[in-house]
Amino acid sequence: MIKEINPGDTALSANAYKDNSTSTYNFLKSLEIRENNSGVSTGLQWLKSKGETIASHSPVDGKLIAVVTSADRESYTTVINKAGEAFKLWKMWPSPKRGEVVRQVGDALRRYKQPLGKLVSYEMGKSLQEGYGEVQEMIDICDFAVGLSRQLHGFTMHSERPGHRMYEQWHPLGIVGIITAFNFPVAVWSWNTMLALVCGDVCVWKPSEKTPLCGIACQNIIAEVFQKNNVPEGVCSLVQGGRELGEWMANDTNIPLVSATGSTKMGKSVAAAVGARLGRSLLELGGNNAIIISKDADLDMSLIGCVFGAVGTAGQRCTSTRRLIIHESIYDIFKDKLVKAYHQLRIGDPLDENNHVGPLIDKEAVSMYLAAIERCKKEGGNFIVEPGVLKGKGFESGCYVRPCIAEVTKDMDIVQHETFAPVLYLIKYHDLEEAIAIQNGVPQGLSSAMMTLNLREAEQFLSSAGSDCGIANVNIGTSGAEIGGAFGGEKETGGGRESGSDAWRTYMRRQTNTINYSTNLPLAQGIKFDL
Ligand code: UN1
Repeated sequence: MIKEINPGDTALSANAYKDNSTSTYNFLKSLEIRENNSGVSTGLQWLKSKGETIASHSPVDGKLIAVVTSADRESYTTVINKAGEAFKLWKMWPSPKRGEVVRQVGDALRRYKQPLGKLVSYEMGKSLQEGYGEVQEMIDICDFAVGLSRQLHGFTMHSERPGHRMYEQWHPLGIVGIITAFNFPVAVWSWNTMLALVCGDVCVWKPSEKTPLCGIACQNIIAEVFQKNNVPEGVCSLVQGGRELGEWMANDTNIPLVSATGSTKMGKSVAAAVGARLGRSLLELGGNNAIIISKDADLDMSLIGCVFGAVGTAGQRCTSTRRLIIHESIYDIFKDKLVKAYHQLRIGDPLDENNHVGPLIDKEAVSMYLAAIERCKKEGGNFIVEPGVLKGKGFESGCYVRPCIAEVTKDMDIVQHETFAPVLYLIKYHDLEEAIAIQNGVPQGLSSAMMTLNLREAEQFLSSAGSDCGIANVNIGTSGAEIGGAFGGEKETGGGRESGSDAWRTYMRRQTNTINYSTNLPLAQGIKFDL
């Protein structure tokens, strides 16, 4: 499938770059291993670095697909300096003009949807449909950001003083540090970057060490557009690396906003470091998402949402469905439907569109899947769809696992934890208050859903006595949010909001302005101060 990629599709290549060794296109064309990919770019050039190398292995077939050099302190400093310089110029571009560049990025992504989607699927392991879907999210956020570039509105207020006008405006913030996870190796970067760009910020992106080629591909795509539009060097930079690089970014006072997606553990350390310097962080961390299945649910329709939510991206979305809270009166019927559906799932090469479920990201993820299953069994969980690691032809990478289902009780400890794998827990409930309490009774607060045709129940679930999550859906699963809404969650999910609605405000600084056009200088609060 890789060979089908049209050699004319050079946006994934380094053709816009001085150093052709970074060619993702060559990688895609021939699967040739390139040992000398630079992982550090300012948008116009790839920088030399003495940083450690990152090996990218595809979980699909276990092959080594590239070796990328991570940022060392020197190249990181160059990137940050260039970004600072670029900000001085970029913030002066009118926002609709910045939006025009983002519009062209959206067009480029439309052109490269197929190869980029395939690369996502091959490097990360999600199904091809989901790989394309991820690129579609990027296109959607570009469209959203283009409109936004003419709508960065502030309020005006009535002053208490005569002859005075008061209003607020939003200014660009500066360098936005973007730390993303392997599971959405391109979309989450674009949610942040496209908004930040129209807001007049410049971006420095650290993709996951597990998906470095996706980072290189995106950097190449935007570089082509940027060059055509004379966008200053440093407006979008790429720095690859691991934990240490993340720490440099979190501690860097040149970066007023750090947007980080990943585990709650990672988010806590980013928040502590950024908070200690009174910077701003936008966190999108773990979820432990549940769907409540009411006795009044359309069970056949609910099934699709539940199964896709649990096994989509092999259970590696932060929005993946981890728990089903099912009414006791329909518990057995729905359980049977689920078991039947799980037995129809085809697991295998995600680039083969006949398969529903691809591999986990790596063997470490497989170990975590196995550990959660062991713990679940020890605590008394009853597996009604058996787990397992697949072996034999087509599964040589060792990363393919069986999506499984366990019956558990609400007080089991394992149910409190997010395992980034397709393990689904079933819990029985008696009344809606109890179901909502179970749904809310975990440390995380990202996504939630209720399946019901009963208006009273639906509204109760959505009321302030209902779900405590950032996302609450009715008759839709927990995953697959559209970009137009603000995306993020409460509690250990970190409280940040990305992508749609007014999430853009996080990427700007607010300024309140009062202008006196009278002939006096009256003080507020009626204070008298005569000279
Ligand atoms: C994530 O898993 O970090 O709602 C993001 C969804 C996708 C995004 C998930 N639109 O499932």
